Amino acid sequence: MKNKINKVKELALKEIGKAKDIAEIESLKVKYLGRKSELVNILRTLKDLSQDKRKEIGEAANKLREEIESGIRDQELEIRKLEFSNIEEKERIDVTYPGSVNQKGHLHPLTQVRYEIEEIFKLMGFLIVEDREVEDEFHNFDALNMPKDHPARDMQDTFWLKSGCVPRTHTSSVQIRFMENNKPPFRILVPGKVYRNENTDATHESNFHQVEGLIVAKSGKVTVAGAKSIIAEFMKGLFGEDTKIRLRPSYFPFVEPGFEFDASCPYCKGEGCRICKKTGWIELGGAGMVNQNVLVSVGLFEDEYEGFAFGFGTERMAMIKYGIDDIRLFHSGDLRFLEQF
Ligand code: FA5
Repeated sequence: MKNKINKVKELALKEIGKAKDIAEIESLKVKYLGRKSELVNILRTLKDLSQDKRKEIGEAANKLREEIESGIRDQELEIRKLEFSNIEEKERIDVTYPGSVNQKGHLHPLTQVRYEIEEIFKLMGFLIVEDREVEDEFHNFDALNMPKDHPARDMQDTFWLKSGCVPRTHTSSVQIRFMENNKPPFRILVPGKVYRNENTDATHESNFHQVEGLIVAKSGKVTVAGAKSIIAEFMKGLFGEDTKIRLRPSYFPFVEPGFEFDASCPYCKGEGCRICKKTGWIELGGAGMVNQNVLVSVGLFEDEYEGFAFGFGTERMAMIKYGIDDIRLFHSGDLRFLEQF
């Protein structure tokens, strides 16, 4: 019997010492201490032994139980320690590791320029106004003195919708929207998107932005000279003192007389290059005294009021301001371009 106890002890401690995880330990507990274990078998036979033998074997069996139990405890502890050190290694936090910085975005250069333009005009008493991008023919054309079949409609290549509406070809439509609901005097500045059915090149996009200005007051209170000085002030604010401005007579059906505003080309300094098409100037927009037909179309009496209107391309202004040589970069989504602003 003693031999048997020694054998069990040897085998049990060997197996317990090799156990690699808690599940293995649990099954060894059952194998060596459970109801069907050799140890329990031995204890069951004690009653058939003589008193002396019973004492001797009983003590040896109890010692065996203690040794198995403590072997299991020790091995379990080892296994747990190993598990923790694995977790520690895997989940170790290196507090000296440099933090990861989230990449911050910023406003698109066109939005930055738009806000800058708005700020300059706000300082000169202009109200910032926005309106719809899809217009009916009346607001985009008719009310601006461009009735159907008028050749001036061809000046702006138009995307026509099946409904007869148009993605607005200019922000001048908002002149009409605003005057329908507001009595003069006022000064407004209208930033927004416009759409033209045009091929793109270095200075033309089919979807671009304009800012429209409109000043209306009682007759005699609005003059070309006054409006020109407002625009000159604006250009100085946006481009700096050394930018040259020029005003050329031009035709737009909604103004009389009409002009075009140019700024000196920042690339060739007026020498003539690819960007300015060898003219030394970049066209920024149109302007003029509001045609009386426009004021009448919104219900004002002829000659009671006068107005000055202007409309400039935002991309063109941003190009001059930042020295950008291709308008298509704005919509390219190219981060190498955008991150420069
Ligand atoms: C107009 O759109 C007139 N509504 C401007 C105006 C307003 C005149 C009030 C008089 C009174 P025009 O088609 O020239 O005019 O466009 C004005 C400006 O928008 C141009 O000078 C240019 O800077 C910009 N622009 C025009 N077409 C494009 C285009 N395809 N891509 C980028 N910018 C453009």
